[in-house]
Amino acid sequence: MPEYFPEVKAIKYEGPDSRNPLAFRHYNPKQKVLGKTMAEHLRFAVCYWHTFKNLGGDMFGVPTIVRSYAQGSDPMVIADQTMRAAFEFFTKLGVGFWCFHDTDIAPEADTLAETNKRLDRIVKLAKSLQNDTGVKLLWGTCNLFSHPRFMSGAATNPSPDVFAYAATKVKKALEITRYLDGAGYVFWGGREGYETLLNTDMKRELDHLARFLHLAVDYKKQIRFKGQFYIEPKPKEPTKHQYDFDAASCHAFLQQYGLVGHLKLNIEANHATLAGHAFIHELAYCVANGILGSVDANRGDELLGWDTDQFPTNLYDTTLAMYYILKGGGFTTGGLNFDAHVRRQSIDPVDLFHAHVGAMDAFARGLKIAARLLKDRPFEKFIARRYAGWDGGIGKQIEQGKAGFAELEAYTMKRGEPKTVSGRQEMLENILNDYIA
Ligand code: XUL
Ligand code: CO
Repeated sequence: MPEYFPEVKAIKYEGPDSRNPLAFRHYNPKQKVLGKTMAEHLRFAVCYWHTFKNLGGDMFGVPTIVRSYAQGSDPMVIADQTMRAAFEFFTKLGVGFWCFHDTDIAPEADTLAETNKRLDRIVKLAKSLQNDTGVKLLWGTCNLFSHPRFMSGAATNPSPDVFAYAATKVKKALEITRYLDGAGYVFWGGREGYETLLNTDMKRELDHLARFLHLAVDYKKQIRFKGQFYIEPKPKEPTKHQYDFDAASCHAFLQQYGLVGHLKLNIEANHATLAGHAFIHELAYCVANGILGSVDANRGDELLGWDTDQFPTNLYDTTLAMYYILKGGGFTTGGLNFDAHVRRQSIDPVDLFHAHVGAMDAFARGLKIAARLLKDRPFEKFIARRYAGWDGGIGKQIEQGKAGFAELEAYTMKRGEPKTVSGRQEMLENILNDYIA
Protein backbone atom coordinates (compact mmCIF):
# COMPACT_ATOMS: atom_id res chain seq x y z
CA MET A 1 0.00 0.00 0.00
CA PRO A 2 1.48 3.40 -0.93
CA GLU A 3 2.39 5.73 1.90
CA TYR A 4 1.11 9.27 1.37
CA PHE A 5 3.06 10.89 4.20
CA PRO A 6 6.35 8.92 4.05
CA GLU A 7 8.36 11.77 5.57
CA VAL A 8 6.45 11.60 8.88
CA LYS A 9 6.51 8.78 11.43
CA ALA A 10 3.94 8.38 14.21
CA ILE A 11 3.91 11.53 16.38
CA LYS A 12 5.00 10.77 19.95
CA TYR A 13 4.77 12.54 23.29
CA GLU A 14 8.29 13.68 24.23
CA GLY A 15 7.52 16.09 27.09
CA PRO A 16 7.83 19.88 27.52
CA ASP A 17 11.61 19.99 26.98
CA SER A 18 11.55 18.37 23.55
CA ARG A 19 12.63 20.56 20.66
CA ASN A 20 11.38 18.09 18.04
CA PRO A 21 8.74 20.03 16.05
CA LEU A 22 7.00 16.77 15.18
CA ALA A 23 6.46 15.64 18.77
CA PHE A 24 3.91 16.48 21.43
CA ARG A 25 5.19 18.44 24.39
CA HIS A 26 1.91 18.41 26.29
CA TYR A 27 -0.53 16.01 24.66
CA ASN A 28 0.14 12.72 26.38
CA PRO A 29 -2.95 10.70 25.43
CA LYS A 30 -2.76 8.24 28.34
CA GLN A 31 -1.93 10.83 31.04
CA LYS A 32 -4.75 11.21 33.55
CA VAL A 33 -6.17 14.64 34.33
CA LEU A 34 -9.09 14.91 36.79
CA GLY A 35 -9.70 11.17 36.60
CA LYS A 36 -9.82 10.78 32.81
CA THR A 37 -7.09 10.40 30.21
CA MET A 38 -6.23 13.36 28.01
CA ALA A 39 -7.49 11.42 25.00
CA GLU A 40 -10.85 10.89 26.72
CA HIS A 41 -11.14 14.56 27.68
CA LEU A 42 -10.09 16.10 24.40
CA ARG A 43 -11.53 13.67 21.83
CA PHE A 44 -9.59 15.25 18.97
CA ALA A 45 -10.98 14.96 15.46
CA VAL A 46 -9.48 15.84 12.08
CA CYS A 47 -11.88 17.35 9.56
CA TYR A 48 -11.88 15.91 6.07
CA TRP A 49 -12.86 19.02 4.12
CA HIS A 50 -10.05 21.36 5.09
CA THR A 51 -7.29 18.86 5.74
CA PHE A 52 -7.66 16.70 2.65
CA LYS A 53 -9.79 18.66 0.20
CA ASN A 54 -8.61 22.25 0.66
CA LEU A 55 -5.79 22.90 -1.77
CA GLY A 56 -5.24 26.57 -1.03
CA GLY A 57 -7.54 28.16 -3.62
CA ASP A 58 -9.15 31.42 -2.58
CA MET A 59 -11.29 34.19 -4.09
CA PHE A 60 -8.23 35.70 -5.75
CA GLY A 61 -6.13 32.74 -6.67
CA VAL A 62 -5.97 29.15 -7.84
CA PRO A 63 -4.91 26.26 -5.59
CA THR A 64 -1.29 26.34 -4.45
CA ILE A 65 -1.13 22.88 -2.87
CA VAL A 66 -0.40 19.65 -4.74
CA ARG A 67 -1.14 16.41 -2.89
CA SER A 68 -0.04 13.03 -4.21
CA TYR A 69 -3.40 11.45 -3.30
CA ALA A 70 -5.36 14.11 -5.23
CA GLN A 71 -3.76 13.15 -8.59
CA GLY A 72 -5.52 11.16 -11.32
CA SER A 73 -8.30 11.52 -13.86
CA ASP A 74 -10.95 9.28 -12.24
CA PRO A 75 -12.64 11.16 -9.37
CA MET A 76 -13.44 7.91 -7.56
CA VAL A 77 -9.80 6.80 -7.71
CA ILE A 78 -8.91 10.14 -6.13
CA ALA A 79 -11.66 9.64 -3.53
CA ASP A 80 -10.25 6.20 -2.70
CA GLN A 81 -6.66 7.46 -2.45
CA THR A 82 -7.74 10.44 -0.34
CA MET A 83 -9.57 8.19 2.13
CA ARG A 84 -6.49 5.99 2.52
CA ALA A 85 -4.27 9.06 2.95
CA ALA A 86 -6.69 10.42 5.55
CA PHE A 87 -6.51 7.29 7.70
CA GLU A 88 -2.72 7.22 7.40
CA PHE A 89 -2.76 10.83 8.64
CA PHE A 90 -5.19 10.13 11.54
CA THR A 91 -3.09 7.18 12.64
CA LYS A 92 0.28 8.93 12.44
CA LEU A 93 -1.12 11.94 14.29
CA GLY A 94 -2.78 9.74 16.91
CA VAL A 95 -6.27 11.26 16.86
CA GLY A 96 -9.26 9.15 17.80
CA PHE A 97 -11.83 10.74 15.49
CA TRP A 98 -12.63 12.26 12.11
CA CYS A 99 -15.52 14.31 10.63
CA PHE A 100 -16.80 14.69 7.06
CA HIS A 101 -19.44 16.13 4.72
CA ASP A 102 -20.93 13.69 2.18
CA THR A 103 -19.44 15.65 -0.73
CA ASP A 104 -15.94 15.61 0.81
CA ILE A 105 -15.62 11.87 0.61
CA ALA A 106 -17.37 11.16 -2.74
CA PRO A 107 -17.78 13.72 -5.52
CA GLU A 108 -21.32 14.32 -6.72
CA ALA A 109 -22.23 12.45 -9.94
CA ASP A 110 -24.74 13.47 -12.63
CA THR A 111 -27.69 11.94 -10.80
CA LEU A 112 -28.51 11.61 -7.12
CA ALA A 113 -28.83 7.84 -7.48
CA GLU A 114 -25.30 7.66 -8.90
CA THR A 115 -23.98 10.00 -6.17
CA ASN A 116 -25.47 7.69 -3.54
CA LYS A 117 -23.79 4.68 -5.17
CA ARG A 118 -20.48 6.48 -4.99
CA LEU A 119 -21.09 7.21 -1.32
CA ASP A 120 -21.88 3.56 -0.65
CA ARG A 121 -18.60 2.55 -2.27
CA ILE A 122 -16.48 5.01 -0.34
CA VAL A 123 -18.10 4.47 3.07
CA LYS A 124 -17.38 0.76 2.74
CA LEU A 125 -13.71 1.64 2.45
CA ALA A 126 -14.02 4.11 5.35
CA LYS A 127 -15.63 1.44 7.51
CA SER A 128 -12.86 -1.06 6.85
CA LEU A 129 -10.21 1.60 7.54
CA GLN A 130 -12.02 2.51 10.78
CA ASN A 131 -11.97 -1.15 11.78
CA ASP A 132 -8.28 -1.53 10.91
CA THR A 133 -7.15 1.61 12.75
CA GLY A 134 -9.66 2.05 15.58
CA VAL A 135 -10.26 5.65 14.46
CA LYS A 136 -13.93 6.58 14.94
CA LEU A 137 -16.34 9.03 13.38
CA LEU A 138 -17.10 12.01 15.65
CA TRP A 139 -19.79 13.29 13.31
CA GLY A 140 -20.99 13.29 9.75
CA THR A 141 -22.82 16.03 7.91
CA CYS A 142 -24.33 16.94 4.57
CA ASN A 143 -23.11 19.71 2.29
CA LEU A 144 -26.25 21.75 1.58
CA PHE A 145 -24.44 24.91 0.55
CA SER A 146 -21.98 24.41 -2.36
CA HIS A 147 -24.18 23.30 -5.27
CA PRO A 148 -26.10 25.99 -7.23
CA ARG A 149 -29.41 24.25 -6.37
CA PHE A 150 -28.85 25.43 -2.79
CA MET A 151 -28.04 29.05 -3.66
CA SER A 152 -31.29 30.28 -2.02
CA GLY A 153 -31.09 27.88 0.89
CA ALA A 154 -31.82 24.20 1.48
CA ALA A 155 -34.54 23.76 4.14
CA THR A 156 -35.33 27.49 3.84
CA ASN A 157 -35.41 27.59 0.04
CA PRO A 158 -38.49 29.26 -1.47
CA SER A 159 -38.94 26.09 -3.55
CA PRO A 160 -40.34 22.93 -1.91
CA ASP A 161 -38.47 20.93 -4.57
CA VAL A 162 -35.17 22.07 -3.07
CA PHE A 163 -36.46 21.29 0.43
CA ALA A 164 -37.27 17.76 -0.81
CA TYR A 165 -33.87 17.41 -2.50
CA ALA A 166 -32.09 18.53 0.68
CA ALA A 167 -34.17 16.08 2.74
CA THR A 168 -33.18 13.28 0.36
CA LYS A 169 -29.52 14.16 0.77
CA VAL A 170 -29.72 14.40 4.57
CA LYS A 171 -31.54 11.06 4.68
CA LYS A 172 -28.58 9.47 2.92
CA ALA A 173 -26.06 11.35 5.05
CA LEU A 174 -27.79 10.07 8.20
CA GLU A 175 -27.71 6.53 6.86
CA ILE A 176 -24.00 6.62 6.11
CA THR A 177 -23.20 8.31 9.43
CA ARG A 178 -25.08 5.53 11.19
CA TYR A 179 -23.28 2.90 9.08
CA LEU A 180 -19.97 4.40 10.22
CA ASP A 181 -21.15 4.41 13.87
CA GLY A 182 -20.90 8.21 14.05
CA ALA A 183 -21.13 9.61 17.57
CA GLY A 184 -23.02 12.58 16.15
CA TYR A 185 -24.43 14.45 13.18
CA VAL A 186 -24.11 18.21 12.51
CA PHE A 187 -26.54 20.64 10.91
CA TRP A 188 -24.86 23.79 9.73
CA GLY A 189 -27.03 26.07 7.62
CA GLY A 190 -24.58 28.03 5.51
CA ARG A 191 -27.31 29.15 3.12
CA GLU A 192 -30.22 29.08 5.58
CA GLY A 193 -30.84 32.79 5.88
CA TYR A 194 -31.19 35.70 3.52
CA GLU A 195 -29.33 38.17 1.36
CA THR A 196 -32.22 40.67 1.39
CA LEU A 197 -35.51 40.75 3.28
CA LEU A 198 -37.11 42.27 0.19
CA ASN A 199 -37.45 38.77 -1.31
CA THR A 200 -37.70 36.76 1.94
CA ASP A 201 -40.60 35.42 4.00
CA MET A 202 -38.68 35.07 7.24
CA LYS A 203 -41.45 33.45 9.28
CA ARG A 204 -42.10 30.81 6.63
CA GLU A 205 -38.39 30.06 6.26
CA LEU A 206 -37.95 29.60 10.01
CA ASP A 207 -40.99 27.31 10.11
CA HIS A 208 -39.52 25.27 7.26
CA LEU A 209 -36.13 24.99 8.93
CA ALA A 210 -37.85 23.65 12.06
CA ARG A 211 -39.97 21.25 9.99
CA PHE A 212 -36.81 19.96 8.33
CA LEU A 213 -35.11 19.32 11.67
CA HIS A 214 -38.21 17.56 13.01
CA LEU A 215 -38.21 15.32 9.94
CA ALA A 216 -34.56 14.51 10.62
CA VAL A 217 -35.37 13.70 14.26
CA ASP A 218 -38.16 11.38 13.07
CA TYR A 219 -35.89 9.64 10.58
CA LYS A 220 -33.16 9.27 13.18
CA LYS A 221 -35.61 7.33 15.35
CA GLN A 222 -36.79 5.29 12.38
CA ILE A 223 -33.29 4.07 11.50
CA ARG A 224 -32.29 3.80 15.18
CA PHE A 225 -29.35 6.14 14.79
CA LYS A 226 -28.06 6.71 18.32
CA GLY A 227 -25.71 9.61 17.60
CA GLN A 228 -26.26 13.10 18.98
CA PHE A 229 -27.65 15.83 16.69
CA TYR A 230 -25.94 19.22 16.78
CA ILE A 231 -26.73 22.61 15.29
CA GLU A 232 -23.70 24.80 14.56
CA PRO A 233 -24.19 28.57 14.96
CA LYS A 234 -22.69 31.04 12.49
CA PRO A 235 -23.98 34.58 11.93
CA LYS A 236 -22.95 35.13 8.31
CA GLU A 237 -20.65 33.89 5.53
CA PRO A 238 -21.55 32.72 3.01
CA THR A 239 -25.01 34.23 3.59
CA LYS A 240 -25.44 37.82 4.77
CA HIS A 241 -27.68 36.75 7.67
CA GLN A 242 -27.87 33.14 8.87
CA TYR A 243 -30.72 31.99 11.10
CA ASP A 244 -28.36 29.92 13.27
CA PHE A 245 -26.68 33.24 14.18
CA ASP A 246 -25.19 32.44 17.61
CA ALA A 247 -25.74 30.14 20.58
CA ALA A 248 -28.51 32.24 22.10
CA SER A 249 -30.46 32.57 18.83
CA CYS A 250 -30.09 28.82 18.12
CA HIS A 251 -31.34 28.14 21.64
CA ALA A 252 -34.34 30.44 21.16
CA PHE A 253 -35.10 28.73 17.82
CA LEU A 254 -34.88 25.26 19.36
CA GLN A 255 -37.16 26.35 22.21
CA GLN A 256 -39.68 28.03 19.90
CA TYR A 257 -40.03 24.91 17.77
CA GLY A 258 -39.92 22.17 20.41
CA LEU A 259 -36.47 20.94 19.42
CA VAL A 260 -34.57 21.35 22.71
CA GLY A 261 -33.54 17.89 23.81
CA HIS A 262 -33.12 16.77 20.19
CA LEU A 263 -30.19 18.98 19.27
CA LYS A 264 -27.19 20.27 21.18
CA LEU A 265 -24.82 22.93 19.91
CA ASN A 266 -21.55 22.57 18.04
CA ILE A 267 -19.67 25.76 18.90
CA GLU A 268 -17.01 27.00 16.50
CA ALA A 269 -14.49 29.56 17.76
CA ASN A 270 -14.28 31.63 14.59
CA HIS A 271 -18.08 31.68 14.20
CA ALA A 272 -18.35 33.11 17.71
CA THR A 273 -16.02 35.97 16.85
CA LEU A 274 -17.94 36.65 13.61
CA ALA A 275 -21.05 37.02 15.79
CA GLY A 276 -19.24 39.60 17.93
CA HIS A 277 -18.73 37.21 20.83
CA ALA A 278 -15.70 35.67 22.46
CA PHE A 279 -15.40 31.91 21.88
CA ILE A 280 -15.85 31.40 25.63
CA HIS A 281 -18.99 33.52 25.69
CA GLU A 282 -20.63 30.96 23.41
CA LEU A 283 -19.30 28.06 25.49
CA ALA A 284 -20.40 29.71 28.75
CA TYR A 285 -23.89 30.34 27.32
CA CYS A 286 -24.19 26.68 26.31
CA VAL A 287 -22.92 25.41 29.66
CA ALA A 288 -25.36 27.70 31.51
CA ASN A 289 -28.24 26.23 29.49
CA GLY A 290 -27.12 22.59 29.30
CA ILE A 291 -26.81 22.58 25.49
CA LEU A 292 -23.07 22.26 24.84
CA GLY A 293 -22.45 19.29 22.57
CA SER A 294 -19.24 19.61 20.61
CA VAL A 295 -16.64 22.12 19.47
CA ASP A 296 -15.13 23.11 16.14
CA ALA A 297 -11.73 24.23 17.35
CA ASN A 298 -10.08 26.96 15.31
CA ARG A 299 -9.47 30.71 15.51
CA GLY A 300 -9.96 33.82 13.44
CA ASP A 301 -7.58 36.70 12.92
CA GLU A 302 -8.27 39.83 14.97
CA LEU A 303 -7.47 42.00 11.97
CA LEU A 304 -9.54 40.10 9.41
CA GLY A 305 -13.31 40.05 9.56
CA TRP A 306 -13.97 36.68 7.95
CA ASP A 307 -13.87 32.99 8.76
CA THR A 308 -10.13 32.42 8.38
CA ASP A 309 -10.37 28.99 10.05
CA GLN A 310 -6.83 29.07 11.44
CA PHE A 311 -5.48 26.44 13.77
CA PRO A 312 -5.91 27.33 17.45
CA THR A 313 -2.63 28.31 19.10
CA ASN A 314 -3.69 30.88 21.68
CA LEU A 315 -3.23 29.44 25.20
CA TYR A 316 -5.50 32.01 26.79
CA ASP A 317 -8.35 30.81 24.55
CA THR A 318 -7.65 27.10 24.85
CA THR A 319 -7.36 27.38 28.66
CA LEU A 320 -10.65 29.20 29.06
CA ALA A 321 -12.34 26.94 26.51
CA MET A 322 -11.28 23.83 28.43
CA TYR A 323 -12.25 25.54 31.69
CA TYR A 324 -15.85 25.97 30.47
CA ILE A 325 -15.99 22.57 28.77
CA LEU A 326 -14.90 20.94 32.05
CA LYS A 327 -17.36 23.07 34.03
CA GLY A 328 -20.05 21.73 31.71
CA GLY A 329 -19.08 18.17 32.68
CA GLY A 330 -16.74 17.56 29.72
CA PHE A 331 -17.50 15.95 26.39
CA THR A 332 -19.74 12.90 26.14
CA THR A 333 -20.56 12.39 22.44
CA GLY A 334 -18.73 15.53 21.27
CA GLY A 335 -15.09 16.45 20.95
CA LEU A 336 -12.64 18.97 19.55
CA ASN A 337 -12.83 18.94 15.78
CA PHE A 338 -10.16 21.00 14.05
CA ASP A 339 -12.34 22.85 11.55
CA ALA A 340 -9.22 24.65 10.37
CA HIS A 341 -6.96 24.75 7.36
CA VAL A 342 -3.31 25.49 6.79
CA ARG A 343 -2.47 28.80 5.13
CA ARG A 344 -2.21 29.04 1.35
CA GLN A 345 1.58 29.23 1.58
CA SER A 346 1.87 26.14 3.80
CA ILE A 347 2.06 23.81 0.83
CA ASP A 348 3.93 20.79 2.18
CA PRO A 349 2.22 17.68 3.60
CA VAL A 350 4.31 18.12 6.77
CA ASP A 351 2.56 21.47 7.35
CA LEU A 352 -0.64 19.52 8.04
CA PHE A 353 1.18 17.74 10.86
CA HIS A 354 2.72 20.92 12.28
CA ALA A 355 -0.72 22.54 12.32
CA HIS A 356 -2.45 19.70 14.14
CA VAL A 357 0.42 18.94 16.54
CA GLY A 358 0.49 22.60 17.66
CA ALA A 359 -3.27 22.78 18.05
CA MET A 360 -3.44 19.52 20.01
CA ASP A 361 -0.65 20.69 22.30
CA ALA A 362 -2.37 24.06 22.79
CA PHE A 363 -5.54 22.29 23.95
CA ALA A 364 -3.62 19.77 26.05
CA ARG A 365 -1.91 22.66 27.85
CA GLY A 366 -5.27 24.38 28.17
CA LEU A 367 -6.70 21.21 29.71
CA LYS A 368 -3.89 20.91 32.27
CA ILE A 369 -4.17 24.58 33.27
CA ALA A 370 -7.98 24.44 33.41
CA ALA A 371 -7.77 21.34 35.64
CA ARG A 372 -5.54 23.26 38.09
CA LEU A 373 -7.92 26.20 38.02
CA LEU A 374 -10.84 23.93 38.79
CA LYS A 375 -8.93 22.24 41.60
CA ASP A 376 -7.89 25.50 43.29
CA ARG A 377 -11.11 27.31 42.31
CA PRO A 378 -9.78 30.90 42.55
CA PHE A 379 -12.58 32.26 40.35
CA GLU A 380 -15.33 30.13 41.87
CA LYS A 381 -14.31 31.26 45.36
CA PHE A 382 -14.33 34.89 44.26
CA ILE A 383 -17.67 34.52 42.47
CA ALA A 384 -19.21 32.75 45.49
CA ARG A 385 -18.18 35.69 47.69
CA ARG A 386 -19.40 38.21 45.13
CA TYR A 387 -22.89 36.70 45.05
CA ALA A 388 -23.04 35.71 48.73
CA GLY A 389 -25.80 38.25 49.37
CA TRP A 390 -28.17 35.90 47.54
CA ASP A 391 -27.50 32.99 49.89
CA GLY A 392 -29.56 34.41 52.75
CA GLY A 393 -31.60 37.41 53.85
CA ILE A 394 -33.33 39.54 51.24
CA GLY A 395 -31.40 37.89 48.34
CA LYS A 396 -32.73 34.46 49.22
CA GLN A 397 -36.23 35.84 49.59
CA ILE A 398 -36.05 37.36 46.08
CA GLU A 399 -34.73 34.14 44.55
CA GLN A 400 -37.46 32.14 46.25
CA GLY A 401 -40.15 34.53 45.06
CA LYS A 402 -40.97 35.55 48.62
CA ALA A 403 -40.34 39.28 48.19
CA GLY A 404 -42.38 41.51 45.87
CA PHE A 405 -41.92 45.17 44.98
CA ALA A 406 -43.69 46.31 48.17
CA GLU A 407 -41.38 44.24 50.42
CA LEU A 408 -38.36 45.42 48.44
CA GLU A 409 -39.47 49.02 48.84
CA ALA A 410 -39.82 48.60 52.59
CA TYR A 411 -36.39 46.92 52.75
CA THR A 412 -34.71 49.62 50.65
CA MET A 413 -36.29 52.50 52.55
CA LYS A 414 -34.88 51.09 55.77
CA ARG A 415 -31.52 50.00 54.37
CA GLY A 416 -30.67 53.09 52.30
CA GLU A 417 -28.00 53.34 49.60
CA PRO A 418 -26.42 49.97 48.62
CA LYS A 419 -22.67 49.60 49.18
CA THR A 420 -20.52 49.58 46.02
CA VAL A 421 -18.01 46.74 45.76
CA SER A 422 -14.99 46.29 43.46
CA GLY A 423 -15.25 43.67 40.69
CA ARG A 424 -11.43 43.10 41.01
CA GLN A 425 -11.12 42.35 37.29
CA GLU A 426 -7.41 43.15 37.04
CA MET A 427 -6.54 40.98 40.03
CA LEU A 428 -8.49 38.08 38.52
CA GLU A 429 -6.80 38.52 35.13
CA ASN A 430 -3.43 38.44 36.90
CA ILE A 431 -4.40 35.22 38.66
CA LEU A 432 -5.30 33.66 35.31
CA ASN A 433 -1.92 34.66 33.89
CA ASP A 434 -0.17 33.11 36.91
CA TYR A 435 -1.84 29.78 36.11
CA ILE A 436 -1.03 30.00 32.39
CA ALA A 437 2.64 30.79 33.05
C1 XUL B 1 -18.42 26.42 7.94
C2 XUL B 1 -18.33 25.31 8.90
C3 XUL B 1 -18.75 23.98 8.41
C4 XUL B 1 -19.43 23.12 9.43
C5 XUL B 1 -19.93 21.82 8.87
O1 XUL B 1 -18.00 27.64 8.42
O2 XUL B 1 -17.90 25.49 10.01
O3 XUL B 1 -17.63 23.35 7.89
O4 XUL B 1 -18.59 22.84 10.49
O5 XUL B 1 -20.73 21.98 7.76
CO1 CO C 1 -17.52 24.21 11.62
